[in-house]
Parts: sequence; structure tokens; C-alpha cells
Amino acid sequence: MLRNVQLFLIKPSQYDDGYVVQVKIHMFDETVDKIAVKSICRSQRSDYTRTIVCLAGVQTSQFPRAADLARIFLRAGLKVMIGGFHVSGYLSLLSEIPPDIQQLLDEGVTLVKGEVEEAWRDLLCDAVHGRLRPLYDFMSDKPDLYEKPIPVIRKEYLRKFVAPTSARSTNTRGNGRHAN
Ligand code: B12
Repeated sequence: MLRNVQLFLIKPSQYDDGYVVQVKIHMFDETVDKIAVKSICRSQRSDYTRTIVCLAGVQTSQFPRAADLARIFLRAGLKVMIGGFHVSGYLSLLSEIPPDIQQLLDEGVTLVKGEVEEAWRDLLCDAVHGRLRPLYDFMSDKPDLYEKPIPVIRKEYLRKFVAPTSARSTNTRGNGRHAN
């Protein structure tokens, strides 16, 4: 008699040169996590691996730290992209590229201005295939978010914050107020 049904839903990957292609995603929020800098640097061990580092949601106060991290990862031969308010806001508001941003462009970091919900796939393809451009500008091409799913946030991550519904950490200084 049947007692148990085991149902496995498996979305297969694809072969490249006979090997199964796998994508592993690792997320860090430095206000509450220690970034595994050394192991990230070592993660591109062979020609068969591509490590892409994305410094995400970088605000102006965080940009110097993002730049330091970007340089460490660049020196390890990794692809590095930076996006967020500092790059998007400053490149929109100023008529010339500010020196701190220009310096990183000169060193080989890819900077991304604007929102990427609809461009993310193409950006990752460019990174994987080694054809990243220095600067991407999606400012005039805003994604339509109405039909997009709400992001799922891992519970273990939210537990690291004082209020589990807000990404404001115990380490963050300031009164948290800003004019939007
Ligand atoms: C929600 C929010 C918060 C939340 C959460 C912040 C967080 N760290 O997630 C809270 C309330 C905690 C907060 C706190 C603060 N905030 Co705030 N916040 C916002 C707000 C309203 C929305 C930000 C957001 O999540 N947008 C949605 C995400 C998806 O958009 P996004 O970050 O721009 O990312 C998109 C693109 O930039 C791009 N992108 C981003 N990263 C990357 C990386 C790569 C590789 C690529 C390809 C693309 C990419 O793709 C994303 C999707 O399209 C903005 C105002 C605004 N309208 O943007 C202010 C804003 C970002 N905050 C601001 C400030 C000043 C702060 C504080 C410093 C205030 C304080 N004194 O404490 C703190 C800093 C906290 C911290 N540690 O980050 C300023 C930043 C100004 C600046 N020059 O950097 C803003 C712009 C408000 C303002 N007008 O003054 N904030």
C-alpha cells in the first residue's frame, strides 16, 4: 500500500564543455556581518570559475569603504561592480564625474547608475563573459516595479537588527532621519 510520496522539483542547469554550470550567491551586510574578504579573493581558483563582486546600495558615507573593498578584490583579479545612491545620485546631479568616482573607473571598477531590476541579467552576463563596460547608465530606463515580486528577506538576516522589520543595525550611528 502506498504510504509516502516524495516529490522533488528540480530545475536543471545546463552543460558547458560537459560540466554542469552552477551559480552560488553569497550576501554580506557589513554593518552586521564580517565580510570573508580572503576567501572571496581566493574563490576564483581556476579558469572555470568566475567571481563577481557587487558592492550594493552604496551611500555616500559608505563609498570610501566600498572603494577600499573594490581595490582589494580588483587586486585579486575579480570583477567588481558598484551601484547605489552615491554613484547614481552624484553622476546625475553633477555635470562632471567627481574625482573619487573617476579614480575607481580608471582602476577598472564598473560603476552602475540607476535601477537594475530589468537590466540585472544582462549585466551579469557581461560580467561572466568578461565584457563589462566601465559605466552603465540606466537612469532614463527606469524599471516598472508594479508587476515585480516583493523581495524575500532571510529571517536569519533580519534577526541581526534591533527591529526585525528594518535594516537599521545596532552599529549604525546617527538619528536615522532623512528627507526623501
Ligand atoms: C529605505 C532607506 C533607508 C533605510 C534602509 C537603508 C539600507 N541600508 O537599506 C534606513 C531607514 C535604515 C535608512 C538609513 C539611512 N539612510 Co536611507 N534611505 C532609504 C531610501 C528611502 C530608500 C533606499 C532603498 O532601499 N531603495 C531601494 C533600493 C532597491 O534602491 P537602491 O539602493 O538605489 O538600489 C538600486 C540601484 O541603486 C541599483 N544598485 C544598487 N546597488 C547596486 C550594486 C550593483 C553592483 C548594481 C549593478 C546595481 C546596484 O540597483 C538597485 C535596484 O534597482 C533612500 C531614498 C531613496 N529614495 O532612494 C534613503 C537614502 C538612501 N538614505 C540616506 C541616508 C543619508 C541614510 C542614513 C545615513 C541616515 C542616517 N543619518 O542614519 C542611514 C544609513 C543606514 C545604512 N547603514 O545604510 C540618503 C543617502 C544620501 C547619500 N548621499 O548617500 C538617501 C538617498 C535619502 C536622502 N535623500 O537623503 N535609509
